[in-house]
Amino acid sequence: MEILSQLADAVIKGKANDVQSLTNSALAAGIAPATLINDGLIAGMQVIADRFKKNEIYVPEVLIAARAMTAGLNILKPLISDTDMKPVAKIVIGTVKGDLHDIGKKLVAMMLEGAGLTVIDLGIDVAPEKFVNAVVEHQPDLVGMSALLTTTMPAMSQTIQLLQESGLRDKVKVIIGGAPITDAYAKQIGADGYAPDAGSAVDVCKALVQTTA
Ligand code: B1M
Repeated sequence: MEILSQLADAVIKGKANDVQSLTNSALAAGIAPATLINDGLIAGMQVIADRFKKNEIYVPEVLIAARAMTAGLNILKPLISDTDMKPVAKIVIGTVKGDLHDIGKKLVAMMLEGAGLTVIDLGIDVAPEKFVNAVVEHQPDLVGMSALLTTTMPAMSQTIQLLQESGLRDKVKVIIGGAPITDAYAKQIGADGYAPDAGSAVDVCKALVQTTA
């Protein structure tokens, strides 16, 4: 459908006003909100995620595209009921205890939301207990942790440990990331996945939930 590719294109170009007017026109033409989200907004964000992963675009372009996507989501979200659209998965995400860096984590959260995941962002300086409480409260499929300091990396391991001690480790997949994090570190502390950037985080999360489905 022409209007869906126009909508995706408006997200890719970061044109929030165009996203708004195209969304309203498409709704007036009778296109279902869930179709507009999946085949318009998310399709556009997927292109952004792929380009970001390949270093073809950078943080500002991603933020502008995410803002445009949000302009459409704000119109569509109140119109969809739970039965219209099953979220891809639910993730609780946060920057670990002692760490105040949140630019990369926010980017990951936006990209995941753009890919259709329900994201519960716990913010920064998130203690292991807070992650565990959030898992109990929200029952997510995934827990995502971000760390930018070598000194806060151990908090990731402590959080996994506490999930284990609370009997919750088997109920969630854990993905970690951040500048000092490596795949080897993820394996060492028993995380299920690692992503070097926000685009890859989408792929890793999707792959992790597929393996549990
Ligand atoms: Co800080 N800082 N900082 N800092 N800071 C770094 C991280 C540092 C490398 C700078 C340096 O010395 N070269 C260094 C860490 C050294 C180390 O530990 N090895 C450092 C330091 C030392 C500090 C302080 C200790 C400085 C001080 O006070 N003496 C202090 C610590 C405060 C604290 O956290 N307790 C501090 C403070 C700050 C600011 C507050 C000033 C600010 C943060 C503002 C904010 O976030 N709101 C800040 C910033 C901006 C940086 C740098 C310059 C940039 C970080 C950033 O936003 N990058 C950083 C230097 C650097 O990285 N070049 C630095 C852009 C962002 C898009 O990338 O966060 O890597 P990134 O996220 C990527 C990937 O890593 C990945 O995807 C993202 C998008 O592609 N990713 C995930 C991230 N999380 C993920 C989670 C996933 C998957 C992928 O799954 C869940």
